[in-house]
Amino acid sequence: MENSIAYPQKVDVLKIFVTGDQKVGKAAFIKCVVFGAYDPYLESALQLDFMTREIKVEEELVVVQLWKTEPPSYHCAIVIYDVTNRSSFAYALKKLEYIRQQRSNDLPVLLLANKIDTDKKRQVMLHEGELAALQHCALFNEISCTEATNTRESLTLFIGSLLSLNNELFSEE
Ligand SMILES: Nc1nc2c(ncn2[C@@H]2O[C@H](COP(=O)(O)OP(=O)(O)OP(=O)(O)O)[C@@H](O)[C@H]2O)c(=O)[nH]1
Ligand SMILES: [Mg+2]
Repeated sequence: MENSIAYPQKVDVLKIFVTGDQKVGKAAFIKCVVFGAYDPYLESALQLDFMTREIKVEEELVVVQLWKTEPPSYHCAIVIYDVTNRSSFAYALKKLEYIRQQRSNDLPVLLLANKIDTDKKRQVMLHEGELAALQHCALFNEISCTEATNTRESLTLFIGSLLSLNNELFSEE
């Protein structure tokens, strides 16, 4: 695929495409894992296509680049939906299908259900997300960016699973 880097291969920077419907919290997630907490003021101040951060995973320092616009090439993808918005879940399912058509099952994908802090307004249940992830060979977690619940942990687990898939993926420089 011209839109992707063959996987697995050694990389200096792990490029992650963060995608999903409008307003699901893509920017919130990126800021949360890059800065540790979500600050709505940062969103308007910073309109960058990607943010970079070093993350320690299983004693290895991994340089991660999180892209909110589709980069020319990427190593893995994070698909986010909003549990309070069912149409964002339908969008995520379409996106998962698209990714699997484009890349078969070789592209590591993490499906994230965001905004679990607003549980009263929930429209998409936990088991629906779990099933969708299972059907599309993706990892899954539920998160809240405003409360920083499971955000960094999900990313660390995801990268950890890539490391265990192939230790040669990341260069040691
Ligand atoms: N309650 C709640 N609100 C959230 C959470 N994450 C993001 N939001 C809110 O959802 C709205 C959209 O968040 P963004 O991070 O801008 O979402 P986005 O996917 O980047 O949006 P677009 O780029 O405009 O499509 C904002 O008002 C956020 O404050 C969360 O975990 N819980
Ligand atoms: Mg955004």
